[in-house]
Amino acid sequence: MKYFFLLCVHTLPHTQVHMKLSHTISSICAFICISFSQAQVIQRIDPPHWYHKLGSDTVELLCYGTMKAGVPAEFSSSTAGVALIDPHTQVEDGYKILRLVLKDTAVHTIQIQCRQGKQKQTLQYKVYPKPKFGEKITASDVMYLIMPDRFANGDARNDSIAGMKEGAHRKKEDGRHGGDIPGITQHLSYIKSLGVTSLWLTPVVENNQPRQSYHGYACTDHYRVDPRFGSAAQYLAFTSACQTVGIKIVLDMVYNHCGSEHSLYKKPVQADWFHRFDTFTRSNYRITALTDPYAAPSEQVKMLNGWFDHHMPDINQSNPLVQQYLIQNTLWWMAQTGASAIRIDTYPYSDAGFLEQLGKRVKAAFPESFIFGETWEHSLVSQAHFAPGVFETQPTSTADAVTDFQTCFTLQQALNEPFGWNTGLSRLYYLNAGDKVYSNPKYLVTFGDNHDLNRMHAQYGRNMAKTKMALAYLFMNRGIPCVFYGTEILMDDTGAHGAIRRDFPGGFIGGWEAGFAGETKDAFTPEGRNAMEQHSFNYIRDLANIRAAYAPLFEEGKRMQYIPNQGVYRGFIYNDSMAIGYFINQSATSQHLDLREFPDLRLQDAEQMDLMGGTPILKGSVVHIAPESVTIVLFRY
Ligand SMILES: [Ca+2]
Ligand SMILES: [Ca+2]
Repeated sequence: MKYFFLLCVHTLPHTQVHMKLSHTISSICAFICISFSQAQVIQRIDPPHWYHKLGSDTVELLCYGTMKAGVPAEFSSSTAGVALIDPHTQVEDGYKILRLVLKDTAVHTIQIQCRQGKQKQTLQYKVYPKPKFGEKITASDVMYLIMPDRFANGDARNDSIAGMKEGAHRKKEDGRHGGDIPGITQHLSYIKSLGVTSLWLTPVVENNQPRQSYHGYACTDHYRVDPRFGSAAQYLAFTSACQTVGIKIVLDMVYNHCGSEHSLYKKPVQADWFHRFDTFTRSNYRITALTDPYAAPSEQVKMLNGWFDHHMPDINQSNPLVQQYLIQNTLWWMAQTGASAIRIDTYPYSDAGFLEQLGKRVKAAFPESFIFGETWEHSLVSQAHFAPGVFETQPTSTADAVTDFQTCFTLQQALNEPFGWNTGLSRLYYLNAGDKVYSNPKYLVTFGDNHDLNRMHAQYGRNMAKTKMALAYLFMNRGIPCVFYGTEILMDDTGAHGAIRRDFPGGFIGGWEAGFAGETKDAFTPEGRNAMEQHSFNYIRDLANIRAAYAPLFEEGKRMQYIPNQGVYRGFIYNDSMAIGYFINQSATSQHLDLREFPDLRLQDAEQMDLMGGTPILKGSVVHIAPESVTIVLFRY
């Protein structure tokens, strides 16, 4: 039952500079250019507009309106260079599926005529040139995860909005607190100053649920930015600003479920768009049931089709129309935002065939995009099952990588117990040895905490030395480290989701309700951080700067680890001209490493530099590591 509370909440985005302004403007226009009235045959179309060359010349339009079985209707287009096809797909009253074939990529405004009984309507549908793809995610990236409701309130006017079921109430742990997209935009320079290169926001799509709507994982409109986070224009201004400062966008996409207030759940297009049961049936949340050779088939079905929660109906992704709807929605958001990556929520809970199609379509449209799946699992094999590697024959392995919960869990255990043959930091040695199951472990997304786990500093007993050792390992070891907002200032909450996702201090000054007037701390500024917080901020920034300064090494370098000894983990990343050694000493005494212990690398005659201290250690033969600390050395040979 722990999962029930921990899992129910979970993100996003990236891009590029050129033509961004014009693209943003055209996208904003696209959001508003079609207006419908209740009397019209077609009252809404998903997607609201489209792009040329997204891996296919065809887009399927889900039309909402007055269509009824038994009432003949005709749909056509008079625009040259396109074909509008009625595939006569069986759908419920009020819906119509039309297929638009874009033969001429110079066509941008398409006339659609429809006639139903005495009703006639002509509308315009916009198709834009394919936008440029953002910058590619690499193995040297540093990711930052933000839950927008809890980071910064940039516009108090959107905290509560008429028509949205839940308003802001900062005293409620699971309520909305008013944070929004403008708040993040206003603090991009802070994020940039930490050395972050890619930004993942938890989902910003509309979540018009009566409760717990702040987290974004119960979507009620796949094509709308939640107005309490800001307008579509503000969202696109944000993604544009990210491009301008060189921060890549990671979109958080949720395919497994949506919110129970979603119109497509309340009034499905076809009866089988959702998994339904006679009595409420929850997923067993056991990913292992999918990978276990001894699994009971009924438990596999329950894992996949059971609901995530009462207010999160499970989507039947084996339906081809559902697949098309979700895939097009993904391409639409990627095109709009110039995202570099998508993070797929609850990845293993989804239909394997759907995930395969999704991966193929995303890569066809954006070949350089990066896809990683959330795999909250407790065994290496089950986690690796969903990543490229030895289990690649599994149809679900269309992602480039997965979230590396094994690193998170192993690191926590390793630093909270004494060193031994198979305990303490020896666990890191075994963890890395397990990378044999992956074909590209450098793309695993690693972390010490996230929006579902106790805060990292708390996991390490609020022991600064341990937290720093964990951070250094995450930043120097293989994988793309992801920092959860607030980790840099040692936010240390535990327990309920709402607590872990505490408001970033300084993000809500001046915009909060009565009862919070005493809050003045602004950790976005150096003056607002205490000495320990500043120390932690600087430490993460310095680690991030190493990844940036030696990016080719982190992207293409080889790795080697030596068997841990005397409480010290000894890892290297190297190429033909240099190596970076990261030595983590969890023992209570100073350790001195004789470089002759590493005969496989050309270290003894190399020039050395202490990368965290900045001091040259010219051609020494011994590396010193203080008790419970990390030394990171650059060797140039
Ligand atoms: Ca707000
Ligand atoms: Ca499912």
